[in-house]
Amino acid sequence: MTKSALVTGISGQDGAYLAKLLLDKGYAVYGLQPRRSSDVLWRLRELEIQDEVRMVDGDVTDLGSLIRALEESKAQEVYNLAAQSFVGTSWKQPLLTAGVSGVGAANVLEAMRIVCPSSRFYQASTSEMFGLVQAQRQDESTPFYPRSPYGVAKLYAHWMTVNYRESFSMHASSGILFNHESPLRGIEFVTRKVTDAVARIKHGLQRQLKLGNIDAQRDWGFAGDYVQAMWLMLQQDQGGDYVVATGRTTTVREMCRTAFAHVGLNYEDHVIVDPAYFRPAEVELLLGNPAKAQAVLGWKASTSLERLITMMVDADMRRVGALR
Ligand code: F7E
Repeated sequence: MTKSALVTGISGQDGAYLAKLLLDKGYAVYGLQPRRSSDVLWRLRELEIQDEVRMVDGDVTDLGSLIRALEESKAQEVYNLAAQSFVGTSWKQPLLTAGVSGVGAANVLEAMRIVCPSSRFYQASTSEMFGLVQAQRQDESTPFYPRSPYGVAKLYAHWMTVNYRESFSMHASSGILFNHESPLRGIEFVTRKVTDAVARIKHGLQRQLKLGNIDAQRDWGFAGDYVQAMWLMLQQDQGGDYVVATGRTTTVREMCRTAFAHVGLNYEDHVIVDPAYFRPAEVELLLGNPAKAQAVLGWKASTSLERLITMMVDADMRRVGALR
């Protein structure tokens, strides 16, 4: 029998890769589609799956629409990827972020409790919950200390996932994913901002790139690898919490060096530090310990940062080249 999955946040980077993975495994894939005016389905087109995903109108902030989406899709697996996911914006729109990235998860859990309590739930949790890190390498037992309204909202969603698992015996899992990037990453995030700028500079369309705190360190992996971990969590006998990371951390500065060097440029000739991009409170260092994911799920990151950045620069070189 064909399995059915509902994905919220289907138009985002992870939604697109996850939908592709599920379709390849033979699932009927439903995507929750909020009403937006701009083109949000370009990622599904890039992966050539736009005609295979079944769109259902709805929004994680609207409980009734979630109930209808679950009834229509008859989903056995529900992946909650919907979020206001840009950390910087979360200080400008803290309540919207709380509603979508925090309460949104509770709405999905509530709708599932009403419609399909034995279906399996995945919550897109985040290393931003560790924030001001309380351990050198962060794992499932590291205390949380979020540093942004986004991190705070995601922490609420994480604990609601744990709570529904413990209160109602729901198969609910929280994937604590560290930064994960790809050619489908939004332009506001630092890796894609850099790889897009590298392509524009190389093509002579731009000379400088303004960045914020380039000493920040992140544990960056490839989104295509990380969606496999999401799926694996829902194939276990029980729900659980898993850190998904590479186990290696790199500064924004080093990431820039790699990206510019790939097309024969020196980042120091182009990057300018602009305090306008500093955040009110910064997460200086993230470094995950994915030992549990490896031991229990058999999952391991398989794409190096160098390979990832190279892939992203090549994709942006093609995109910018096609515009000229
Ligand atoms: O920033 C620094 C910035 O915006 C990374 C989201 O997917 O991963 C992501 O959150 C670092 C920060 O990602 C610029 O200050 C310097 O230290 O790419 P980002 P993020 O904030 O780490 C987590 C796991 C999530 O869950 C989030 O949803 O880079 N940085 N200069 C800059 N960042 C940006 N965006 N732009 C700059 O110009």
